[in-house]
Amino acid sequence: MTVTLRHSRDDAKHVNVDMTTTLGSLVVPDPVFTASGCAASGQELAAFNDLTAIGGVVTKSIQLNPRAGRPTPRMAETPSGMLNSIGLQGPGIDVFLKRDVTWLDEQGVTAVVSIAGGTIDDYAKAAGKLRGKPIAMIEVNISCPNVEDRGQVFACNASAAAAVVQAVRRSAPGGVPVFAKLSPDVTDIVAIAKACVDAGATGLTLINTTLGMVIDTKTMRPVLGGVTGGLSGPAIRPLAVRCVWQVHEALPEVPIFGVGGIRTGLDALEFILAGASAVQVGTVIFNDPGAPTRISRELREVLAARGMDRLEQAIGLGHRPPEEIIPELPDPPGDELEAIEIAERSAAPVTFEPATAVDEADEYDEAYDDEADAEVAAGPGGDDVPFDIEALDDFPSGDQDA
Ligand code: RRO
Repeated sequence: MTVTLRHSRDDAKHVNVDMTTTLGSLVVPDPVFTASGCAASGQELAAFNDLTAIGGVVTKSIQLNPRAGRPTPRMAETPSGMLNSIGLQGPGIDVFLKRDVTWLDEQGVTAVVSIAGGTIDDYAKAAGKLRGKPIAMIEVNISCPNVEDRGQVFACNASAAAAVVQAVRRSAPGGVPVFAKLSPDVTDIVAIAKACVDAGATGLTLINTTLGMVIDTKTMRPVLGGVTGGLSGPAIRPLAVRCVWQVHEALPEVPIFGVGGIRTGLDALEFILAGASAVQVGTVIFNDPGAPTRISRELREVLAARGMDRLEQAIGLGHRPPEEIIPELPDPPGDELEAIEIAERSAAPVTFEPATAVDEADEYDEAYDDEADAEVAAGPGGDDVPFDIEALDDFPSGDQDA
């Protein structure tokens, strides 16, 4: 495989990458969405982002009836992340539709409505209320970690997860994609994913927060009023990438929203390479409210730097087999050496190690990382590795069948 850096760092900023992505019947011009629970319905973020220029807004999970949520404190800092224990606080779906969905529609924002419920019937009724409303997608949150009864975490049981998805699909507006949001707190996420897809889910959102807790060593009591809470932020990113990877490997045709600790365009790229068709950004918004716009721009740049002109070329690309290259050999001085060279060339191929093979790539990495460092206090999310996109013609594209 030929390894070339097709664009300079400056070119990468200006190259036109088609960022269009397909999530069932929903086609959007950008793959970066806000994650549920981290941006309400987008009103506050509108001062920092053009919400019509990113993929869209996933609203805070809403239930049929108003709900007060869990006792305070509801948030706690953790290493590379945070814990929340909000407990599905919300005004109920009628107020939400009148106030929030109307606002999103007026602004022209792509609205993904996250619904939750305590019973299957609650979910079905909430989904039914969305008929005729200007929404682009329903995200079924079956994985909230902060319900009183752990038995109500439908995503921890394949048949319970399937029952909710089936009920929502039946009462939801026809033609609107239904994505199920899964919990990482299971032994086999692929089994849950398959059950949801068999029950009618168009796609999957991977992942919700994972259950954690913090104890205050001064008071010697749990920090959160609700005792346990959902852990989010960069601390869970490898867990989320692993879930996306496993589900894409098992269900390559099913569109996936990747979510969990994304702070930079490189982080987002990791999810896309694992098999996500789009990403959601959440916790980063609390210290950088303009993060959705920044991450969208950075993702475009890092795709351009890899010689890609369409986002879809990168979806699931991490699953291709390792590249093999024939090493460049000097011209042989005579017939005998030529024979040796031919023998060497047909010997076992050498696995390519990009970081050591292309000096130009190292320069690019350093320059890009410096810039990402300046923009994100905690620094960039990974290494930048250029390669020849044309060499991947034989690899199945990330195009999704709607
Ligand atoms: O409201 C919450 O406490 C909450 C929800 Br609905 C969720 O899905 N995930 C989370 O971490 N917190």
